[in-house]
Amino acid sequence: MQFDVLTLFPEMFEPIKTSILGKAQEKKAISINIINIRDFSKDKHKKVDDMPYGGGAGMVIKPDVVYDAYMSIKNKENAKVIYLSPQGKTLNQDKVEKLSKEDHLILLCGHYEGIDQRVLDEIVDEEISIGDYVLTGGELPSMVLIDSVSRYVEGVLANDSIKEESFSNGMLEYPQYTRPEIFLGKKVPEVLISRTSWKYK
Ligand code: 21W
Repeated sequence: MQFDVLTLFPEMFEPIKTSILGKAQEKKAISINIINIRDFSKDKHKKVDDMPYGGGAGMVIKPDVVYDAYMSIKNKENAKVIYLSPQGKTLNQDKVEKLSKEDHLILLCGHYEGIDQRVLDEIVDEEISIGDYVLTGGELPSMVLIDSVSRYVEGVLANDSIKEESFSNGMLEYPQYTRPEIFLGKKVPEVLISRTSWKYK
């Protein structure tokens, strides 16, 4: 699975180089490409926003800069473009599983100021939110989407993790224990100790 992320804050994406997603990229199970929208500014001051027509506070991201950043993505014929925005439909596990069947996702990170509607109408297939609370931008939502979707991609998780999840419908959770057998005077439940095969003490 290929993810391309269009953002004004590429440095926010360090965390997804770590841990399971880092391993998944090394193994080529997924590929994550971060594109800095600012690199496509033609302005000598690298300006990406401008005053809103009709007035109002704040600035609006210019359509041409976002469009040029999008056009720089290779082999996007079969890609689905998702705009992360508070107005979008809320992400859930069902949607996550469906998205994992795509080959290529392009994630456009929203911003407080907003993006010129004309480029959104031109390139966006779907608008997704991650919940009813206000964030500062679409960067964390993009990473939430990448993380949740990647878990369903072949080769990302150990095979038994996702199997165990589908058996339990994701609902059947239970307390877990490891060594030491006694911690702060509390013993691991006897029923579990008697069923543990690695009991080399
Ligand atoms: C916050 C964007 C407020 C837009 C007209 C002019 C992406 C997000 C975001 C943000 C506004 C998600 C306005 C859950 C989120 C995101 C930043 C409102 C004000 N309107 N999921 N100015 N929560 N948030 N725009 O915040 O981009 S997915």
